[in-house]
Amino acid sequence: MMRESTIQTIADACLTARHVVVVTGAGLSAESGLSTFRGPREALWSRYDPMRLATPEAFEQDPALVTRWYDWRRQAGLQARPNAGHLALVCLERIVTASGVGFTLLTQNVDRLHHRAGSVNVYELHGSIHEWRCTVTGQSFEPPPQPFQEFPPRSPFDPRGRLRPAVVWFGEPLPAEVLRVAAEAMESCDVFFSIGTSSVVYPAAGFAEQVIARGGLTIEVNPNETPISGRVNHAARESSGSWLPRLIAHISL
Ligand code: BV8
Repeated sequence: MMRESTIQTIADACLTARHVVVVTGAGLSAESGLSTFRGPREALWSRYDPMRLATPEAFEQDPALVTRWYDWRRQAGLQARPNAGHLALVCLERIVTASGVGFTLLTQNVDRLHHRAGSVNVYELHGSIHEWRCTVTGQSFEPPPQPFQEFPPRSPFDPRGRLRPAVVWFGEPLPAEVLRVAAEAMESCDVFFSIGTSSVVYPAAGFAEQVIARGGLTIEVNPNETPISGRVNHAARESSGSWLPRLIAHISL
């Protein structure tokens, strides 16, 4: 359990920073009941590896299976609620921006729970599961909440088209605008949080090193070890839903 005095030091640094950047991963949404990418898998999908399903090749090969998996996750996301970790990040954004500090939240998650919690300056590095795109025209929209009736779903934009989730699969480029915002934020970032991510997927996994190279303050919140645990200034071996509210309790304007 991280000492209170250490959390106080981190809280003070957030209020005197130039720019606080937070990167989040599936672990943050785990406490909302959403499965992580590399953790234990629900029986329904336990025989499939997300790393293999989240690829254009898998969609090419079996569009019905891939879109069924994504719609199952979309439904789970719609049922889920933001948890204490999401809400603490909303508080952190409000407190630091009120102190004139820059704040950017870069999420690898596609569940939109940060938006639903109330985060404002949030960017989806890997897109959103709640937006689907026509394979012919490239047009995208937010489908109605009911489960799709056919897989792959028919496109409303072109009779020849099908729908795919507007997420970034392995081997696909991240959205240029999101990459630009992330690069800009990382340039002035002097306090960096890596929360609920296994830090193995790039380019997100490389952000911490950029701050470490500049002598910025880096904090990881993850009950388990990751490749950056030994590199960051502080590794909180705790869940995000418990550690982030502790941070907020230490930040006073
Ligand atoms: C690209 C789709 C270039 C959406 C996903 C170097 C530079 C650039 C690219 C690469 C590179 N090296 C390799 C690459 C290629 C590749 C890559 O990184 N491969 C890895 C495996 C080595 N990267 C790419 O392909 C990227 N594209 O760079 O394109 C390009 C340029 C031009 C033209 C063409 C191409 C695209 C990467 C995005 C891939 N898409 N998903 C979806 O289905 O969700 S990634 C997938 O993994 C998810 O998005 C997920 O978010 C992401 C990372 O996983 P995590 O979020 O970390 O989740 P995970 O389950 O792994 O870990 C959860 C953690 O939480 C655990 O550590 C656990 O301990 C912790 N935890 C659990 N409970 C809690 C908790 N923590 C806190 N509290 C708790 N309660």
